[in-house]
Amino acid sequence: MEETQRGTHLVSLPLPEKLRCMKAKDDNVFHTLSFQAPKIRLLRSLVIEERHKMQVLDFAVFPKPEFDLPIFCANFFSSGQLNIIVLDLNPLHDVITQMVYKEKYYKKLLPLGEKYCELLPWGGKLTGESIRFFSPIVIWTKFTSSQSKHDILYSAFQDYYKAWLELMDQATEETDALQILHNCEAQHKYLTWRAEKDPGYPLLKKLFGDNLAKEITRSFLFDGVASLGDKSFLDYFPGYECEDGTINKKRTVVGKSFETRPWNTTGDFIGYEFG
Ligand code: BLA
Repeated sequence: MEETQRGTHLVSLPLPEKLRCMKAKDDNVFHTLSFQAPKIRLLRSLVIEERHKMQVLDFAVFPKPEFDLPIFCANFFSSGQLNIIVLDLNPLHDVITQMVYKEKYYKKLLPLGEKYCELLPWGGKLTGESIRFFSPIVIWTKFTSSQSKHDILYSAFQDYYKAWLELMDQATEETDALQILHNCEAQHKYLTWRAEKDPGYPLLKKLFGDNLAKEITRSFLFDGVASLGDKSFLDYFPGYECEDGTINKKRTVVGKSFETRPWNTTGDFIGYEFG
C-alpha cells in the first residue's frame, strides 16, 4: 500500500461493517481493504490470517474503464505445506489474438516473466477456460513451503506490482466513448467469470456459508459485476448452459489443459498444440 501511495492518491472505499473484519466458522480472521484512486476503480485486498496452517492473500487492482490497463492479480493460497499461486497482470483484452494490445503492455515485461518462470515453474494442468484471462508473463505455480520459495514469491510480487504501478503511471485516459465501452465490457466479462467460477469460492462458502460468501464475492472481491454491464454469465460463456437453462456447476466444460507453459519466451501463445 505504501508503494501505491507513493504514486497515486488512494481514497478508502466504505465497506459494510460485516465485510470489514470477519471471523469465520473455524476462527480464521479475514481482513479486507478497499480503495479507489484517479486511475483505479477498485483496489481491494483480502487476507486470511494464518490459522490451522491455512493462509490466503487475494489482492487485485481494477482500472477505471477509461484505461485499458491490465488487471493486477495476486492469488496466493497456502494450506501450510502446499502453496497454490497465481500472480499476473491479467490482460484486459485478448492477448492470444490481439497483437497490438499484447505488444502495448507485455513486450517490455517479457524479461520479467522470464526471470521468474524457472524459479516458479508452471503449476501443471488448470481449468482450460482460465488461460484466456492470463498473460504471457503469468506465474501459475504450486510448491511445498520453504523459506527460499516464499522469498522468491515475495520478490516476484514486488516486481510485478511495481511493473503494474509503472504502467498505471504512464497510462493516458481514453476519451473515445466506444473504446471506453469496450474496456468496460472486457472488465465486466472478467468479473463475471471470477464471480462465478473462482476456485476460492468453495472455501469461502465453507467458512462463511452460502449467503455471506456470495456477498463477499459480488460486493467486495468482484465488485462491479452487478454494475459495469448487463450481460449474464451465459451471455459471455454460453458453453456452460445446461439443457434446463441453468449454469453448469462444473468449473470447466472444456476440461483441464495446459500441462506445460503455453507461452514461449517471446510471448507467443503455443497452447493450441497441446491445449
Ligand atoms: C486453485 N486457483 C486455483 C487454480 C487456479 C486458481 C488456476 C487451480 C485450479 C483450476 O485450474 O481452476 C486461480 N483461476 C485462478 C485465478 C484466475 C483463474 C486467479 O481463472 C483468474 C482469472 N484461491 C484464492 C482464494 C482462495 C483460494 C481467495 O484466491 C480461498 C479462499 C483457494 N485456489 C484455492 C484452492 C485451490 C485453488 C483451495 C485448489 C482447489 C482447486 O483446485 O479447486
